[in-house]
Amino acid sequence: MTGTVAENRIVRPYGDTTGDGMVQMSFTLPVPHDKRAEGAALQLAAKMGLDPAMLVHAKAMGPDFTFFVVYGRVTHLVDLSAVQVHEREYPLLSPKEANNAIKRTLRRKLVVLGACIGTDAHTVGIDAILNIKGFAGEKGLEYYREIKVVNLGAQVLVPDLVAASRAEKADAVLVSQVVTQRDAHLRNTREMSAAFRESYPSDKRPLLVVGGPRFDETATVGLGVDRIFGRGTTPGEVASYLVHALAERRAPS
Ligand code: B12
Repeated sequence: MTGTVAENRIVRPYGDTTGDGMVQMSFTLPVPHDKRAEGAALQLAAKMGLDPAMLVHAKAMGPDFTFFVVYGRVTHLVDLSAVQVHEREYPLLSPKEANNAIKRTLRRKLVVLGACIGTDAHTVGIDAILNIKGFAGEKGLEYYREIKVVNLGAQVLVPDLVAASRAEKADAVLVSQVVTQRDAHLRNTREMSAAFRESYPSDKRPLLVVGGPRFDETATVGLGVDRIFGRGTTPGEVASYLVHALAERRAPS
């Protein structure tokens, strides 16, 4: 669900004094560090609307690149009433409530299959959601009595993921994508969702959930998945979503 923040307020960035419009920005240019590079950084800042712009840090990144931090004033305003936010569309449940709801709706354990796909080897995020030790003070899905977790780990090929989903009779497939270079996370997710659509009838397909720090949570339709989770997701949010989505699927239409 995407909503608009109701607050009708105009704000400016804050640096030294309220509403002074000061912002800090960092970037890298493909030029060796010298006076010319510093001038180039200030030119970019000016073109981006920082006036005045101050160069507060410049550091060579090897022989051919320079990293910059620029501090300056923008004249832009932020209209809080026009901010779009992705609202959580389900209630947050405790592990006990989630277990009871699964028992009631499925009358068996809910099977969750997890993996990092493509060449991605960043398993910390999916492990934070699945492993019993969990994340941010919450236990992971392995802790839930009514959830069976199968974690395939890193660099899983899509055909292997589909085969494992069939073998385990997965109710939900949870995929992590952390590397976003050349939009690898988007390409891999589309490939994954297409493979599941091809190999399952639409009413038998498991829920497809993807997560990672740089996803846009509103992009589900374009990526062909049921739900996207971003930065800072906790296991309880995922468990609550799964309970909600499976109940919705089983409800008579
Ligand atoms: C640890 C780490 C590694 C470790 C990974 C170890 C492991 N077993 O995971 C190692 C050293 C192996 C590694 C390697 C590489 N890394 Co690295 N790595 C990191 C680092 C420092 C932390 C990532 C992390 O663990 N975050 C903590 C977890 C808890 O957060 P999270 O992943 O965001 O997960 C949360 C949410 O996003 C969400 N979530 C995530 N997945 C899912 C899935 C589902 C289903 C759900 C519901 C939720 C969910 O829930 C989690 C909890 O809230 C980041 C930089 C950073 N500070 O983020 C770089 C970073 C991710 N790595 C990067 C890169 C480039 C690489 C390498 C290519 C480097 C190289 N040149 O070799 C390789 C690639 C290896 C590969 N084949 O994938 C870049 C990625 C750039 C990009 N945007 O594409 C980053 C951002 C560093 C950087 N600034 O350049 N890396």
